[in-house]
Amino acid sequence: MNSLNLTGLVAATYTPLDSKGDVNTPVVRPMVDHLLESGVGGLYVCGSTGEGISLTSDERKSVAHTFVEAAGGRVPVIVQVGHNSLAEARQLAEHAQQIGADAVSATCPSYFKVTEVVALTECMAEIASAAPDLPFYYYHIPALTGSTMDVMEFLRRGPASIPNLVGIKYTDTKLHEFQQCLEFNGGQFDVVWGCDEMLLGALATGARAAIGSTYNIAAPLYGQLIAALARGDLDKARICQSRSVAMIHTLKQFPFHAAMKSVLAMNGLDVGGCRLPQGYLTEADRVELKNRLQSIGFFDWSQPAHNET
Ligand code: MN9
Repeated sequence: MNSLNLTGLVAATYTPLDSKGDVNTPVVRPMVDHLLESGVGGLYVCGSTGEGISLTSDERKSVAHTFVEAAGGRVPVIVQVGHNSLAEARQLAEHAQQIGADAVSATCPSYFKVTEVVALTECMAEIASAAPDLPFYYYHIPALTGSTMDVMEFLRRGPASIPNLVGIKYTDTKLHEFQQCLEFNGGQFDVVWGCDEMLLGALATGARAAIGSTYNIAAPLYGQLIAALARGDLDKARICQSRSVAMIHTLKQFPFHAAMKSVLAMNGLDVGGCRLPQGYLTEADRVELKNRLQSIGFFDWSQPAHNET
């Protein structure tokens, strides 16, 4: 099974909600167009950013379908199907294959913690076998699932029972482990970086692609970072990363994903707020967020035309 060979920036997409908190599918197409114009080369749907875990399965299917249609084959769409019920996860994976998604990805169950690589492999095999024609990416995010397993051991064992295992969305901060995964068996797996505030370090370590939430609002900044590194301008690359760190630090002073959705609204895309248990921003918070982002120059350096260092 071929991987997607992802390169560059993949947006972990937001799920647009309306004022009642229902999924607002008509906003997906303009969101996708905006992302592609800003330099994003792939879409990761219903992950942590897209609140997959807070949606019903019917909603997840509808969101996945809408993104696949909106992308229209222009960029690959990866559908995240992880669920505490493996039966539900299987249905979502099967659905992703039916609607023409490009790949399936899944977190492991997290209420009952997965503590053994054998159990992780079995869980992923169950899910991946429901979409046997699609490449499968394990979504490793120990901070949220609570499963801090030996990922290398998973890569060693996985292929025997998961023939379509092609890679990992690696959302942890262990660059050394990430490097090992990338280099495993001569680079067999498509290992994709998931921690936006450390993109520069990951690229230095060998990352070819990154999936993240902040590529929704600042893809041009990260595009400059990648270009600067490619031409050997490490100073400029560091400036870009440092801006990203400041931006994320600012956003994290508010409920993080709701704050990022507010930034999308500031840029003309009304994607609503987040579902409980995530928090929301009051009108005063939104004003404060905008002021703080303005004070670090975000509205200048996150734009495509911006080119000074
Ligand atoms: O997986 C995202 N992780 C979560 C990707 O949302 C938990 C990242 O893109 C982070 O949001 C980002 C900011 O911390 O690195």
